[in-house]
Amino acid sequence: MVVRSHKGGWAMIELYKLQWSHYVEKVRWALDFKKLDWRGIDVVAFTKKEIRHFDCAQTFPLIRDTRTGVTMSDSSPIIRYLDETYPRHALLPADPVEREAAWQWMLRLDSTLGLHARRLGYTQIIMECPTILAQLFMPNVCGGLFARRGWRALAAPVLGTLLTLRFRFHRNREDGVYEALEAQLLPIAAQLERDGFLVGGRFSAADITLASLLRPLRIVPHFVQHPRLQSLFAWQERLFREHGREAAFPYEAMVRAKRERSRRWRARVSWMHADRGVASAVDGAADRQVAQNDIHPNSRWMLLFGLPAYLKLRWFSGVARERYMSVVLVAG
Ligand SMILES: N[C@@H](CCC(=O)N[C@@H](CS)C(=O)NCC(=O)O)C(=O)O
Repeated sequence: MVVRSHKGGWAMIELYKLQWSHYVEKVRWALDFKKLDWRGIDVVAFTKKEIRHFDCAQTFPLIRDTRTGVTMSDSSPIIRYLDETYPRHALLPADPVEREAAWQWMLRLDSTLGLHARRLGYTQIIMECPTILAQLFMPNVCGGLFARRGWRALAAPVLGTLLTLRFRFHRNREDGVYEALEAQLLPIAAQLERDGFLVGGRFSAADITLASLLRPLRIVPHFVQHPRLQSLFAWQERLFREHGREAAFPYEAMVRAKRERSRRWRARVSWMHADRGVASAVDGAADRQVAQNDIHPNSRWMLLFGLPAYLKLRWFSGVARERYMSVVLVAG
């Protein structure tokens, strides 16, 4: 099957995607870097009917290579497949030791940063402006009805409850998500200040993984304002600019607009103290073979039992409402 691509050429890769997903952005970036022809297919997050017939994990990104017939999901294996099948503009280092180092970075970031940043990004949206959820998840359902004012507010608690239980946002404190992420990012920021890239002093798929998976944290004040993480976000911005990536996803602009209107944001994580120091290594795991995920399956009882969890997150999360201070990330 041959399809017209967004660039006007002949597409080889079909990318099934959720527009705002940071894992999807990672693969979009790799496809663009490798100058492969591809076309994106937007999927309805709740039904996933567009991908049900594919025999692989039902997560996004998912690709179908129309030239080879290969279908697969999971962003890091997808990038490795693309690099092995289409070696021009390589994204994984040729040297075997560096290659393995890049691969381990990718799996580790997929299994930690990607999951934690998603948790905290959605948490921030639920705490500050849950009506955005309908615009993200249901832009075209019932002819766009739920993306309209009023209907958005009705959809918000339903979507927020489903997501809260699916990703355990109400357990962020107990699970130490803010702490784990901070402990992981501080040494990464220091390494990038020193070396510029994660592996071998050169740009690789490991850097794409880090820069993409950091995206949701751009709306989380605890991180984006963190004095010792400024160089990391500046590094990310510089890569976005150099590689022509979108500076801000639409949800970032929506959150910013809401903050500017209300002059408030949810910023201080009450249980974390600046002088307390950060627990050491979070991810002491041995080498990984596959990326982990943290999606908890939906059940029909979720809505009923989940509402208190959603309301607790929305109003009693322990992340304090404060006067909004616009954050200007200065690229280094
Ligand atoms: N390890 C996977 C993670 C992919 C993932 O969890 N994607 C999310 C979107 S950010 C998804 O497919 N969610 C669908 C669902 O929750 O059912 C990867 O690297 O691709």
